[in-house]
Amino acid sequence: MQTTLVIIKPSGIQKGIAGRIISRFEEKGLIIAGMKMMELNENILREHYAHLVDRPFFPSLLRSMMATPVVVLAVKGVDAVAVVRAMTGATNARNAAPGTIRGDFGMSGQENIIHASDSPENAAIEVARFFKAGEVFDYTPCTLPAFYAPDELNS
Ligand code: IDP
Ligand code: MG
Repeated sequence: MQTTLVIIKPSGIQKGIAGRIISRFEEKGLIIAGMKMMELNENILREHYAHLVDRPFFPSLLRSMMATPVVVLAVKGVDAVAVVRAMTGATNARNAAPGTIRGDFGMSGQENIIHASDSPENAAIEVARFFKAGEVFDYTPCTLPAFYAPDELNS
């Protein structure tokens, strides 16, 4: 199984839809392996968005991500990185397909509700960036056989 990082951004917190977003992952059959609320600072955001620091919108993105606390989730499942990215939708929420989290809850390129890791390599780095040792839990929900065939769980 893979574990991927989701951040419910201030745009999701402000709208009061954190619970609905978490429910989507639970209903899909993904395992919530870690979950906490935290305030982000410029240091962690410069690391997390290193690929964007030179873009003109970066100061605005920084302010946006520090506007309220966020909820960070470690979300686990078979192929969880790709599954969660598909559930997230396109970066610009106006272009995100209906049925995706951004497509259903947003209208903005910047204020796009959640972050989701974009590759297994980045997921490992990002989970370690936002969670300390002992904050991500390894447990087996009793519902797992309802979500997967046995051979899928052994993969
Ligand atoms: P992603 O979140 O879909 O992976 P990235 O390109 O990694 O997209 O960008 C990270 C975040 O930076 C986006 O989710 C969005 O909040 C913000 N962002 C990206 N491009 C723009 C832009 O052109 N204008 C404003 N904000 C942007
Ligand atoms: Mg990205």
